[in-house]
Amino acid sequence: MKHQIYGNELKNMPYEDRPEGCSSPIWRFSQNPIINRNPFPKASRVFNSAVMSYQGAFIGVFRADTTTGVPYLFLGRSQDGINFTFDEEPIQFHDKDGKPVKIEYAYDPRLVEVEGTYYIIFCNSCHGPTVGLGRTKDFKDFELIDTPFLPFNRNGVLFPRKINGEYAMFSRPSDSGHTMFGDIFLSYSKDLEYWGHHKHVMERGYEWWCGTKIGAGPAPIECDLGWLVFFHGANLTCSGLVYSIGAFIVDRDDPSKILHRCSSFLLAPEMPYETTGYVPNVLFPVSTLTDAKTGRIAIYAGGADTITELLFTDIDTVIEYILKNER
Ligand code: BMA
Repeated sequence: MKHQIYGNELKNMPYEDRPEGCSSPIWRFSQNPIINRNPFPKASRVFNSAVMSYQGAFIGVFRADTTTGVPYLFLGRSQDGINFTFDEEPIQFHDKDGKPVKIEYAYDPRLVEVEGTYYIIFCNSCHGPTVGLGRTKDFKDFELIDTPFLPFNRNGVLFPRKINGEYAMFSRPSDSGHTMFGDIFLSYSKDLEYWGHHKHVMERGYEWWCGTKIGAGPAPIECDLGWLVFFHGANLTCSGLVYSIGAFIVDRDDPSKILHRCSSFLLAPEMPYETTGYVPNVLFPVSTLTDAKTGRIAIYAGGADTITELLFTDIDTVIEYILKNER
């Protein structure tokens, strides 16, 4: 390995080598999709969901569009990171006084461990879509912290460790609904309650494929060159938005500073389960599993707002691709 992921070994993560004849820097699991339509009674579609390693197995916070059409967050568990069983009821959050919180809708969760606490960062309603922030220590008791940012904002992604002593989070401020604009910003907090020192990180539209909006995806991966960030870039076409996966690397101590960014997408929607479904042409990366020993990376992504799929790559392949196609 030329490049190094800074993190733990994860021997049991799902992985497949790049298939012969495949030239893209990210490749698909041969058994995709891993979660198909109607996976449990309340859910018609499970996608854009986050998985992490937990107690020797895997746990996930899943976006399930329920049979009323409204999305909520459900817990799922797996021994192999591929086959999941789901809770029948959505995650119930309480506020800091222990009172149950009524969730109007919740979607696109990220799941990040910082110093032994697990944070769920998702799109929550607060008189308009904005970033919601929940935490748990045991995946049994879930607290909803006060809303970090004013509406409208989405794609909140917490860093897996404090930076210069403060929590750091990417987000994408925008207008309401299915916004037609949006850049990635960075904010800091000492206590997860008050957020500030906002900085612009990256603009949409530096290439056509991400011409309309961009949003950080999985939690940044710390590596020898800095923080590796996968993101989604959306481009407006005559038949709607097309969502592809991009990547950039930011400075380890100042993640508002882009060190390298890839001009090309790393993977675009091409398979029938990405081009056809509830919303066609959507490939939406949300979480990763990594193995520092081998440099392997598994990416959980949503396809066509309908299914959940697994993608694979490794640190050398991604970094070499970014550097070769740098802009
Ligand atoms: C975005 C979000 C995502 C979704 C995408 C495509 O605005 O709502 O959850 O995957 O649109 O519909």
